[in-house]
Amino acid sequence: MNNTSGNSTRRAVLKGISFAAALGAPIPFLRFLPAGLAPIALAQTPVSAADFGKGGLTVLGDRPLNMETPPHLLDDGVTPASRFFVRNNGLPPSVENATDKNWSLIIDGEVNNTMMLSIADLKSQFETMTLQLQLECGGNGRKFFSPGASGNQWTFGAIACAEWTGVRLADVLKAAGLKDSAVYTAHYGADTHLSSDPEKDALSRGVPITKAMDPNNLIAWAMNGEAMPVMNGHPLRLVVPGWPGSCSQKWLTKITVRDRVHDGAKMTGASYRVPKLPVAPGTPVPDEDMRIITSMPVKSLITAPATGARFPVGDELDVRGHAWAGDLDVAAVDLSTDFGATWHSATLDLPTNKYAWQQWRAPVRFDAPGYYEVWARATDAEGRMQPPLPPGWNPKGYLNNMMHRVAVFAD
Ligand SMILES: Nc1nc2c(c(=O)[nH]1)N[C@H]1C(S)=C(S)[C@@H](COP(=O)(O)O)O[C@H]1N2
Ligand SMILES: [Mo]
Repeated sequence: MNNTSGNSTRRAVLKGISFAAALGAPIPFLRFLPAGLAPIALAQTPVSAADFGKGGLTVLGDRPLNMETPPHLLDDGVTPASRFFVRNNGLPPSVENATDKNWSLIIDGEVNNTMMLSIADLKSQFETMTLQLQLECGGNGRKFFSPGASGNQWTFGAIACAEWTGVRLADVLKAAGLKDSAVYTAHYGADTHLSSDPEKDALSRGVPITKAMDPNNLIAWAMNGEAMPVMNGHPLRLVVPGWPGSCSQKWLTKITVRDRVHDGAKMTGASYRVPKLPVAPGTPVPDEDMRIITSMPVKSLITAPATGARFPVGDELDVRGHAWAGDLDVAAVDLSTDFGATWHSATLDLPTNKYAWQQWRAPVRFDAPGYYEVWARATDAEGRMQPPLPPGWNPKGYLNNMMHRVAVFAD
């Protein structure tokens, strides 16, 4: 062994001793911990009680209000309304007096019949659908990019899957009659720009007509069988699953069909756009080298056990969570308890319906006392897997689908 590798071996041993001391536990699989990765239990910043919002969510900012859900609170197959993350770009509207009769939705632009529909009209003129649909913010995982990006420092919890009730966006667009010139939708909501300037939109995004016509997109008025929380878009919102959450306009008032790609608020520049080709972290990227984010990448979450949990040595422990893959299905979920050296497949359920996240579970056991990590890695129907570290650096920190790791102690 030459001197250099002798030194680095010694450094690794010293690092292992200091990790174990900081954790207060031995690390049986320390030899597999990749160089450069610290135990996840040491990276977790404690959140103060003042940071907890509705239902135990972590408040990332209050103007605008943004809250994410700690993974162990996302254990339900259908996320309760109280645990659904909140992502606002502007100031939410006052909707206390909104009713089925007085809230209206305009459909205009490249259509044969401009329409103005109340929620009562939507309910009476179109077929009502109830679907479990997952919604993930394009910036979920932003916190882990280096160099970092400004904006909400989402970790893992800007994802949820609720049961939505509404009408198909496709049915409403068909009723309006799309012209041959129809290319893209433009979505508008009743919220206000942070500057309070009425000429500016907080957010106005859209999708290509082919995505808009997917029968799984809903214009929804209910979440989990009840009126949805004001912060999640009451009384009417779009749910366009599989694509960045920003395509799912809350407090929906208007959909304009356009003859070109929409250029509304947060459609251009670095907003919800990523480099067309990979770039070195920190590289400035000109607008023309960026593309609009379409389908979100494959991802999974470990919802039980909660990170930091302690278990008796030799006990069988049920690990479970969800996995989703944008427009695709998830084909497999694998778990590792030795820092990625070996993998075991989890039992994976089919989605309840297209675009519902998929539940998975697997038993795990630890035969010696110490510190362990459970890593989950989902694979989509086209064979793409989650990476261990943030993939594809981009200026605004989107699309981080790195594996979720939880810390577990066996005593
Ligand atoms: N009108 C309006 N709709 C909006 C937003 C917004 O700021 N205003 N935020 C979008 C973003 S970026 C996301 S990720 C989702 C989040 O939905 P939620 O707040 O119900 O979790 O709403 C989208 N719809
Ligand atoms: Mo978002």
